Amino acid sequence: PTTIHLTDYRQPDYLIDETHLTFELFEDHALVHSRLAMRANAAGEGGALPPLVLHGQDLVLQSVALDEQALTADAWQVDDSSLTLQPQAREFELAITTRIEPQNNTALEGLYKSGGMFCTQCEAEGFRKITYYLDRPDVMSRFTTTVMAERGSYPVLLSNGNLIASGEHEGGRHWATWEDPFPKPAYLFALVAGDLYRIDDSFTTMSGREVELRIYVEPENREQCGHAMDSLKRSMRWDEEVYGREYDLDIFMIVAVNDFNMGAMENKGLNIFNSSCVLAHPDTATDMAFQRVEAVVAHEYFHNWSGNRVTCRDWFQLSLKEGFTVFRDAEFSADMNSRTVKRIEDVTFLRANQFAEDAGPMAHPVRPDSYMEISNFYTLTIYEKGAEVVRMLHTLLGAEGFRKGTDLYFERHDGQAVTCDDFIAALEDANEADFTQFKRWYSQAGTPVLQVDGRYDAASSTFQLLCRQSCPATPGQTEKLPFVIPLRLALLDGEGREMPLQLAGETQARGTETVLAVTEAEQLFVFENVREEPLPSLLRGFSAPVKLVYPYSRDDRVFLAMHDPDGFNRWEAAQSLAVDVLQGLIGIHQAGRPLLLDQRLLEVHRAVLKDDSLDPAMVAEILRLPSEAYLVELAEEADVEAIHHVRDWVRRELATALAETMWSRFRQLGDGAGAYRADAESMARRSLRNTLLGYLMLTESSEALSVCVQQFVEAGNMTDRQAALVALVNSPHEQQKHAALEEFAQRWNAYPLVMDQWFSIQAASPLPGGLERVQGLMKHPAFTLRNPNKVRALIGAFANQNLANFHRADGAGYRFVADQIIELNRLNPQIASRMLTPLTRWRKFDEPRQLLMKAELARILASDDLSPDVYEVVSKSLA
Ligand code: BAL
Ligand code: ZN
Repeated sequence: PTTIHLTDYRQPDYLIDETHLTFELFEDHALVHSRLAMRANAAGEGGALPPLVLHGQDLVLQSVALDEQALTADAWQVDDSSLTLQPQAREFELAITTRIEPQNNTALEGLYKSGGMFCTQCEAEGFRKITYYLDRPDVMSRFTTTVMAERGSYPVLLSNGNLIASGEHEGGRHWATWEDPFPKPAYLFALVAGDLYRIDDSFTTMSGREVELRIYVEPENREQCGHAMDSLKRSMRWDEEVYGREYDLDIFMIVAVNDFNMGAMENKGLNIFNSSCVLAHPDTATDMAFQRVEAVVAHEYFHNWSGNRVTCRDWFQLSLKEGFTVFRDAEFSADMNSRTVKRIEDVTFLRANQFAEDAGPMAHPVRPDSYMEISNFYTLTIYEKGAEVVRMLHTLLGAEGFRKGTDLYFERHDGQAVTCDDFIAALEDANEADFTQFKRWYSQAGTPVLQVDGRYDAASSTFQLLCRQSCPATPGQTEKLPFVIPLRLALLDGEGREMPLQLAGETQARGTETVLAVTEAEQLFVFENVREEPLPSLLRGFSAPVKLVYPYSRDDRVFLAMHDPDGFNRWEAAQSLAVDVLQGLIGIHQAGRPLLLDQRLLEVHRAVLKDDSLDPAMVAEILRLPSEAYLVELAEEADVEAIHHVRDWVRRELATALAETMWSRFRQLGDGAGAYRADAESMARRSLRNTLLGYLMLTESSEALSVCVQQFVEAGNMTDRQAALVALVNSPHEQQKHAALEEFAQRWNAYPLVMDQWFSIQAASPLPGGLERVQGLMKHPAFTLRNPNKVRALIGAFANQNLANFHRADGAGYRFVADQIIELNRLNPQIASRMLTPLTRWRKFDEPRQLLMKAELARILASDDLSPDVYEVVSKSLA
């Protein structure tokens, strides 16, 4: 595979003004007829016309015609990835027919079959598997699409835009023609043909237009769409209110499919979703699934402006639409639920996962410089760190300034394919700001370290904050220049109250909370008139994606965990106290000394458990100890066994010592009887109650076991039922565990998404014998390597969440995952590549494990027919 560089970007030689597609769909093949109104791009004017090179992959070319003249085969050249021909005029019509086999498309890229339906996934480069085309995001065209299929099996025929005609053919076939008035790149093209049930609703936009809303699902899922529809309407209203963005077509459609590589796809007017991100019913979906549906529906809807109306010039700019849209959906979720809890969840995820990516062999900037396979760059860095970068811009400009900037961005670039620099320029121009230095966040990879020290001088009543920043080397980038780091902070007095902030050299006080911009490698900030020695509350709300280091004592952390008026930093203090305690105990365990729990951690947990004024969801977040994955990320050399042992031991200690308090809070929270509600308050209650159930089960009391079994049997919703199942599966109560697993599988075997949960709970269980259990589950009739959700549920959960078993000292866990990757490479390269991630982290572990992990990577590299997706990740991680 070749490497593509950002610096090689050139404008396209040709443009496509109109794209007319006709699909003839059959059971064993499809014919795709395209008619393209093309012209040479003005940039090439004057000289001879360059050859026209169209992208194409896995296509059987049937015919080519130029201005209605059929060409003979000597007039073109075809290879594995392109069709080249020589236009004779600046403007011309090109007609091409290709034959494809959607039923054999297991990569789920381009046009494929999922169960009984035809569907598409074109981002990033799937359209070239449908027909020869200029498959690049800066070629935007108006599409008209006709879909023809047998009526009995495919009564519903959909594509982007509005339905303009439909009719019948002889022999039971029918057709429908859709027209999308908005020019779009091919990656936003979509087609669906199937036997689908339709749920209807409508939305009146801010200017009074009626928009038809439709969700299409397989008929048996018709009862599970209410939450997605409701989330869609709330997203549409929110985007009007917060960003002034109105929907632009008369119809908006969502289709749920079972076999899908991603969460969902924002095709213009016709979003195609992984069913896991649409379907939600209290009986079958957990609260977490409800929240994910809400977030993904919003995310895809928001793309209509941040992605579709204004799109990316090239794929190096992917974060232009993804980082911005993740920021938008996170703010939407924060407004719909608890803002603090949403931030805690996002930061927890970022630090355990994106920080690890930033420290690994695939580390890349938010705007990468090069790639081999763009599918490998739909990463946590592009999405989640990209969103953090946009969040910092929002913090620096304030909500109003940011809105002025986005208004200008949408107005200036509507209908264009642009760059991250264009986004920044709009924010700068609307605010007279200068983000030259800030843009290093787009070009430099790695997680910066922000080391802060504080010194109080009682004689002068000053408090000095010395900030030093650095950033570790990442592949291809050894030296880093200083970033602009927004540092949100307050100074707390001995009672935990925020003190007024007055910076030396400034005439105006800054209130009691401020944002400092750290721009130098080393920078001193001096606060004046500080009446007593303060304890700083730093990086509030995680105001920058950095690793903060401050010499807090454990007592300082306890104080902040009890008193910081900022909810996020209260959690952060408790979390960092737990990290400190766990790290200390890991060292003690490694030295073979007995473990003793620091009572301060216990007292913090006791205090929050008894604090009725705290949001129960916050209490649950505080009680949830740092994950094993996060402890691995923080370690120089991760000792997986010690991490697992110590974390488990601390959980048991807390459970034993706090059992009484936990029982009392558990009972006070009630049994959840009554109708299920998906609101923040009810979810918070369930979250805390189920967190406590998990702890109480560790006490191994018979009462806990009977409460847990009873909850499993009688739960009125999947959240409570699943929490009980998790606790049983991870318990030593073999009989109850097997009975529950059996009963669950019997009851839900017709529900693929529920069975995904069943697989994943077992795959993630850290009890010994995990690998053998997973190997057994691979043979279960509900499992298949062809369905990405199943692969993620079983193999993904095992390799990412079950560190104790995946990192078995004999390397059997690695060998198993590598075997699956080799098989998946043939079926679905994108998913194969995703499953590689845990093996790429080999540098984190001890030498014997490093050798075993590298040996498996080398075995994958040596296997036949390696896809570019897998080749890129394996070769870079062995480099
Ligand atoms: N654009 C790919 C799926 C998503 O990020 O919405
Ligand atoms: Zn997206």
